[in-house]
Amino acid sequence: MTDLLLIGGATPVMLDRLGEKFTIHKTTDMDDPAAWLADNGSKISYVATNGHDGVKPAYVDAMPNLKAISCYGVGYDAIDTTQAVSRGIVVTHTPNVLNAEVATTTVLLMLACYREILRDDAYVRAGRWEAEGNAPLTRSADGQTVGILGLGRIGQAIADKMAAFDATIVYHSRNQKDVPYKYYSDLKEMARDVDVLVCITPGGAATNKIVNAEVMEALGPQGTLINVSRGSVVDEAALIEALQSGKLGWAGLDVFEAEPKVPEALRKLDNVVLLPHVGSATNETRAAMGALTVDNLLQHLEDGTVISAVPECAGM
Ligand code: NAP
Ligand code: 8YV
Repeated sequence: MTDLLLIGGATPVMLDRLGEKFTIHKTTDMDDPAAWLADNGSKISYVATNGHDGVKPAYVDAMPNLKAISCYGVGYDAIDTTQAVSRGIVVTHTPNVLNAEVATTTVLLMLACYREILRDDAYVRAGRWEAEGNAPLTRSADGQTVGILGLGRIGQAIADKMAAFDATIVYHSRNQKDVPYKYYSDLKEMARDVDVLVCITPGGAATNKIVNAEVMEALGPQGTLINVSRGSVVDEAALIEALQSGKLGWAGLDVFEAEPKVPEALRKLDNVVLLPHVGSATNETRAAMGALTVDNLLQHLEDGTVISAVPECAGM
């Protein structure tokens, strides 16, 4: 049997399939994973991890015979691909199988902000409907201009689902795409022109805090920010200030700077909807992600190739 390090959790189905071919060493069973790796790292050929935990560069250093890292998630900003490529280690992820689910989460957050779902649910539960009469009116989510920051696989799925709400789609990314939507080379300019700004870029250094105070002010008091990308993409301190002061109207957030910690100031605001990073978290989609995570490892074990390498490792 080949030795595999499992960082973080895995579903029972993933564990069963992996267990048929690998001896699994779980970091969650170790008191001190770094110390365990110092003694045992040389026997590890494969790593299975997830988008949150990634792999610490020091762990990779401690595994001189590592061949592949399979990430249960499409975002791989927690894995140092420069280090992996320099060592000839292939990194895989789970693109496409979660596009529709994350798009649904995005629409859910937008609708929750516009139609004040949390406020109205609380209104009924507290008996205020009976005591005080009808709840205050909300805003229509139909016919809005939605700016997508990062029109990739998931961004396109979001654009498709927004069609049901007669949205006008515009977008910003580094490169203009062959799509029928208006392109903005400048993010602030796009923020000024839209009702809703949806963040769905990768995390990492290139996108760190690109949604800053200026962008949020450009989005404005009637604007809604939806972040389903990574917490690092939005300047969280500036976001709190903008929401508190009314410079920004609403925010729907699935991701945060220091998950699972969510600042108290954010939790106190009633113009935000907060989710615990559940963009892809349904049984169906997580099963598909888990299957691809395991398939990549089994295929590499079988013939040295993988199904879905990250772009940096394509052709390895
Ligand atoms: P993708 O297909 O690679 O799309 C990413 C898009 O972002 C591309 O269009 C890219 O276009 C753009 N982009 C990259 N760097 C940029 C920059 N510096 N400035 C502006 N635009 C930039 O990726 P995907 O599969 O759609 O996934 C996107 C991300 O969503 C993941 O990396 C992950 O962080 C996040 N995600 C979150 C959840 C969740 O649970 N909340 C679930 C899944 C994924 P250009 O290269 O032209 O710039
Ligand atoms: C997962 C995600 O929550 O795919 C991603 O990039 O953020 C989510 O689908 C995460 O990766 C856990 O594995």
